[in-house]
Amino acid sequence: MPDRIVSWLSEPSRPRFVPPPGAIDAHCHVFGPMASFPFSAKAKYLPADAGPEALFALRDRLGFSRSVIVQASCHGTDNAATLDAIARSNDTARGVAVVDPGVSEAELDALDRGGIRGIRFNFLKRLVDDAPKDKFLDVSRRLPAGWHVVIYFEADILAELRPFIDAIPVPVLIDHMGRPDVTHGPGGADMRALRTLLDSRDEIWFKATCPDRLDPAGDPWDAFAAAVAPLVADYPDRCVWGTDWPHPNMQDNRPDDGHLVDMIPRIAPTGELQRKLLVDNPERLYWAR
Ligand code: 0GY
Repeated sequence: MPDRIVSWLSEPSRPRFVPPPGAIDAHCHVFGPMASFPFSAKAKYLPADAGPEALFALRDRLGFSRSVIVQASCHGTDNAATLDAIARSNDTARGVAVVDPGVSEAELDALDRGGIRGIRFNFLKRLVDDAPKDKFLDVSRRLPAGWHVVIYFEADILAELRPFIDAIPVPVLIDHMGRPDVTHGPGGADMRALRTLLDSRDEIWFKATCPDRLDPAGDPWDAFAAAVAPLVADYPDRCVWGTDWPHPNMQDNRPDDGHLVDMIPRIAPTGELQRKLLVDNPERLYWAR
């Protein structure tokens, strides 16, 4: 069996930035624990256990109150670990599931009762074997009321994905802004393509997340801050923020979660922007009921 990956720092620094009351980490995951929730046979990486206790302890340390747990690819379409973490959260967590496109109405309703508020379509070839757009579209038409679609892709396939994204009949939230090249600044080609998508309809949202994945120069991720701050300023009602803990697959470049939190005032410099990014916007997607 390959070594299990530890992709997070055990002692991240304490951030200087203090999030507003009720702040939501709108992109994080749980891994296992494997003894209770085995990983998928199709998983492309084998992580160490990172269960709800560790997730909620980190959340306290960082000054956040609530979490949105996004089903990670290593658990395939079995959402049991995500649902278990939500159930243990004392109503401080919601989730995003990954489902087999043939999922029944009854299964979707059960996910809704378990705190799920959206489904995720993952287009990263290194993470999933296939991403059938026609079946994804079909299931996106059958979602419980108030759900949205989270979509994960890399910037080089955005043009190809546009007709698919345009046809999704519910709000679409883009993981890590569709992984743009941030090194060309706010006017770079990838950022322009993202803006064109955001301008196409009001129901397109983005996660201002993952400087560690997007900025090759590393911490303190200055290119990320320069490229993303204007986006948050221009679309203040359609952005959310998250840690991405436990940072799937990150090994040599595991980010310091305290430093990630200290990115927030650099991309959202005013109290009003911070409240929208961390409280008002994710509440609309995840705590409307
Ligand atoms: C992320 C990013 C990654 C992994 C996953 O589901 C996953 O395994 O999302 C990645 O490797 O880029 O958002 O966690």
